Amino acid sequence: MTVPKHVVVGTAGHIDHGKTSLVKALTGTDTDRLPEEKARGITIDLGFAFLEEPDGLTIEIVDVPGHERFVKNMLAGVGGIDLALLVIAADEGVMPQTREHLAICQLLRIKSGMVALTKTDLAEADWIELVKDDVTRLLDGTFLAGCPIVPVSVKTGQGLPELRQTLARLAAGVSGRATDQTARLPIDRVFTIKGFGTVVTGTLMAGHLAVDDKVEIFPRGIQAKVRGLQVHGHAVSSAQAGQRTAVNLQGVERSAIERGDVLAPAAGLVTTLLVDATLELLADAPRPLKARDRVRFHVGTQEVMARVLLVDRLEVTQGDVTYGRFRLEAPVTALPGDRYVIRSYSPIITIGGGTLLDIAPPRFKRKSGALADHLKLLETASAPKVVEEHLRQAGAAGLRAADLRARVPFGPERLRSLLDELQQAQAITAVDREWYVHREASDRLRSQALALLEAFHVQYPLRGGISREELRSRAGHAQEKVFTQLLAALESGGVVRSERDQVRLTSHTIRLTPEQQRVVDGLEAEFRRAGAAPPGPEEALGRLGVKGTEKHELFQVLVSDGRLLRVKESLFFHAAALQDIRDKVVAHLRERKEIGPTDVKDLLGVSRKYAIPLMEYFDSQRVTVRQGERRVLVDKVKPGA
Ligand SMILES: Nc1nc2c(ncn2[C@@H]2O[C@H](COP(=O)(O)OP(=O)(O)OP(=O)(O)O)[C@@H](O)[C@H]2O)c(=O)[nH]1
Ligand SMILES: [Mg+2]
Repeated sequence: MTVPKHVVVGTAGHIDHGKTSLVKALTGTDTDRLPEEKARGITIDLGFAFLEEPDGLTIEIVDVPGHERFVKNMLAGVGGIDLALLVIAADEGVMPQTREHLAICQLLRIKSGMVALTKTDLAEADWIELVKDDVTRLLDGTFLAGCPIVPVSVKTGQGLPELRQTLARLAAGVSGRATDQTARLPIDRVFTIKGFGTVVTGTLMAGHLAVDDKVEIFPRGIQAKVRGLQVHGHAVSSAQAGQRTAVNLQGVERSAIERGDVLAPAAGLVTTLLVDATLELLADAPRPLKARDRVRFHVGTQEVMARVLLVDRLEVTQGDVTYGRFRLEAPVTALPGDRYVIRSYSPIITIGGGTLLDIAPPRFKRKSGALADHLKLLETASAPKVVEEHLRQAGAAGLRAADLRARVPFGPERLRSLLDELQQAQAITAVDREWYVHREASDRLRSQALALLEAFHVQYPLRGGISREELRSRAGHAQEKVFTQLLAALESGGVVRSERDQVRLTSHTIRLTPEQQRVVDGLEAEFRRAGAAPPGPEEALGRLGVKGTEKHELFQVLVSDGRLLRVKESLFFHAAALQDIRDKVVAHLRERKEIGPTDVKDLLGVSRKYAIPLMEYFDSQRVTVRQGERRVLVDKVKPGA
């Protein structure tokens, strides 16, 4: 196994137990930099130091405050660590923040670590043994069970070499982080450096960053460019997942960014106000967690207020594991798979946490049980099943690959191959290469559209078909692209026919009774004979002994199959007559270059009542174009004239 080059260690433990002193003894760096920290002798905010081991391993250390009021800062620091260094003073033993910090590291699924039993110079040997037993009991059942416990003193130097060796050994066992995922840097510090401008730091959680990359600060939507990168004090051209990284940004003010923001490639992530997650309440939480309780929600380096919504119960009792939905009071940028921690509103203590399952959860009817099933699937199913489930929930609207990318816990390349796989298995269909619909949804839309067509033909046996737009809107306002694809498939399969924006089943034919046929034939003959001076629909129908307007189904038979054409409102011409008129108008224009209302009247032997609508119709058909009171041929108009 190759030794990863960078491992991030986070301190943890009760106030005054010697975390900062230990970091200084190991690295030579005093991480308490603030004047207030110096004055009060306590750590308030995160501190950073590093150790370079001879074999090329760099151990980066995040030193956190132990004070109960600054657990919020501690949380921002330990989100990205590989190893926990739990510091417990030998003279005092296990204290409240020893437990709370351990619980936080446990909730964040930190994989391993060790205990430093500090200030051994202040305790007797047999007392130290008692404290050790106590610590062993505390760690029982946690990720630190059976971990090394190294007694040290920074006063005498006792145990420091062992501690350093132990850290290096643990670091060697840390596996590298995914570099195939979208790069993400949850920001834990923002400052300015004279002559360089804004700098942000954090642990690069995934992917890589390079100088000149275009990045975005989420959830603020601020675009910036990477001007320079530093990894533990050295300028580098690119940084890898797992490294603590300082990013010098171009094009953004220091005041525009805060701890808790996330740096990622432009448009690489999304923000959300609603997340679904697994939810465990700590066994020693002071009271059950009730639906609608207000909590402090921590993910990455962010903290926002949130309301808990429970999926299948009204309250969570201590030690329970269930599913929860969080309605966030400010936008958050995170990915499924991320661990989060919740603290109660008051008193401010850590009470639980879990794994994010969905950062853009679908709306579900509550209490239906379907949400719990959906979340169970996201939590436990294989990667292809998870992708499939998201698409199934998206219904006929489908999902774009870019939106899916922000909703699954694996990188873009993996997602691409999963989508290809699902498509080959015909579980999903591609609307285009960037847009997918679940097979069930497209099948449902298909049967819905066919049922609608059938019903329409039964209701209106004399109509040629339903308008495409009407069909789409009745089919649940199917997404335009998805619907177009469906129609194309149905048409190429010979199931439907589309003509002039009308859709019908191929099997549908208009069957007229002899009486109906007489009226239709009579109407057609009437309009054909009338030529350029057709009767009104009511009048024409009346002559055949039928009462009705152009809306009459027998009149519409001729309209929908194109034998009658509408020129204006209730003015219809026979298609052959209209073609004839058009030929005459065009011939006139070719000869005389222009035509006016009087010319039309003379040419066709009709009144203004027909001449004006006809001229407007030819304009709208882009045969002619109007110039004052006269028309010229469209193809004779010079561009720009
Ligand atoms: N005698 C003795 N004193 C120690 C030892 N380590 C730390 N101290 C003292 O304990 C006090 C607290 O040490 P810090 O390192 O600031 O403790 P901390 O855990 O960083 O405290 P917070 O960051 O505020 O939680 C300081 O006065 C240290 O000098 C040690 O090994 N022996
Ligand atoms: Mg400290």
